[in-house]
Amino acid sequence: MLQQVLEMFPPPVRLAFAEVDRWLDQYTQAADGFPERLREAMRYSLLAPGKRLRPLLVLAASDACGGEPARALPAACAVEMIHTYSLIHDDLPAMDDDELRRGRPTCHIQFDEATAILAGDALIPLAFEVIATGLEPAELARRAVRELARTAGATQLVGGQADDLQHQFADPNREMLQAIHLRKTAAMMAVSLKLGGLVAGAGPSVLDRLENFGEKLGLAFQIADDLLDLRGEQAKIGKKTGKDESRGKLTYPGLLGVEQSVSLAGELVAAAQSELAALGDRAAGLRQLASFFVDRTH
Ligand code: GRG
Repeated sequence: MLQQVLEMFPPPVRLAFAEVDRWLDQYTQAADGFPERLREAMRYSLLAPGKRLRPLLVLAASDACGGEPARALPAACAVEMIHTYSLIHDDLPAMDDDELRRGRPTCHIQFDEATAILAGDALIPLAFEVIATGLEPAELARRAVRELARTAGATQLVGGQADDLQHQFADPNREMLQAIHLRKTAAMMAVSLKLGGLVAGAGPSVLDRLENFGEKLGLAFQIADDLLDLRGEQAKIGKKTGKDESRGKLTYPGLLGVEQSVSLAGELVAAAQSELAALGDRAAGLRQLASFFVDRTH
């Protein structure tokens, strides 16, 4: 994560965030006998230099709710595992067919398709194991497993991806686009924030606020991602650009044009930020983060 972004957060968040990669590394050691090639492929993608935005959302939300961010590290690692699995599978020839991710060859290019499928598969149960064993008390772990399972499943992440693939060439409209991205992109951000809040013991109304913030942030982030695909520099963002247009994919700039997409992203950020007004200064970092990601160019 860029230093500039981390500086938006107080020291307990930064310290916990600095642990994320070490914990991901430990969770994927061969201690209980992963086959070597599978372990290598899982670690290749999981430990690749992603932004770790979702773990940061978990830790920052926990802090914003008065919790101790380090307690939320298992949840932060679990969301990164689910996110990474989704990227590995999305990059496969049967889906987005990408060769570059996080500045490196995609998992199936570096290894082979079967290994990439299995590496993604293996990250899913590992994420749930990490939550089930790492969060306490048991009731918190149970709730967190349920939230993440619902988000990663057929109604949200997987369902959003299925609809996106199906509608690639169909007659597009803004509602359809929003429904897809709420599930494909925004839901994982919303659940990251919610898990952070849950670990900190936040009540239902704060959890709802965090979820709403995450959904709006996620939609704005997707618009920024679409704009980057259209006009970003491949070397800076670590994945191929210009793909959406060449594949006739349903995107915000494709549907609304660049200017309207930029202004919609700005509106979403402002709406997201106002969701967290009640949390006051403790949520200042999250509010700033929303603006940053939408203004990002890399
Ligand atoms: C295969 C079930 C399944 C889902 C795939 C994640 C996904 C859904 C598709 C990837 C393509 C894409 C553009 C998704 C939108 C979400 C998004 C912008 C993902 C990239 O997230 P970043 O920018 O990536 O946080 P890093 O690599 O920094 O973690």
